Amino acid sequence: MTTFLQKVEHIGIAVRDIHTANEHYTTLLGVPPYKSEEVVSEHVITSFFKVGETKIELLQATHEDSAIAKFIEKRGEGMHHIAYDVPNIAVAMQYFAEQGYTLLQQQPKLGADNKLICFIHPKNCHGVLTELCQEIP
Ligand code: CMX
Repeated sequence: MTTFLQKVEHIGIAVRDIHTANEHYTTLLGVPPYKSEEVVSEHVITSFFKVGETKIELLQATHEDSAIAKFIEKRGEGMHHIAYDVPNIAVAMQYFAEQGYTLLQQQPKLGADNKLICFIHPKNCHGVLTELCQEIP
């Protein structure tokens, strides 16, 4: 077996109002967000929390065309994606494409929190949108 995924890097949660969600998650996790960032290309505002080794990303849409706006309209707030750390995203993308997975980007793109990212279609992962991400050195 070939293993490209090193660990769950974060879990993404789609929210309607990031300010309210920040308050709830700060109480829930016992820590405030360590970072808030707008990703203009994805039409989202994000907040990142870290508790132990676990990272949680909250995502609020900034535009009705955002994947997050469409997700909430169709399915309501909730878990949006699981992101896995990969050491080399280009190599991982090539491998998963060869294995028949549908990549939602043909090239790695710049994501939040200093990462290169690529998504795998949820239909290939039993209903879970899956993100590959590589830390930018
Ligand atoms: N998790 C699980 N299933 C999802 C999903 C998600 N996050 N988003 C959509 N789906 C489902 C849809 O409900 C739909 O299911 P049905 O066929 O049963 O109705 C199916 O996937 C396909 O949906 P679609 O209508 O073909 O496509 P959408 O227009 O809804 O787009 C997706 C879905 C995943 C291709 C699109 O959202 C995408 O390209 N996502 C990647 C980018 C992204 O999510 N960016 C936001 C986060 C950015 C960040 O983390 O910085």
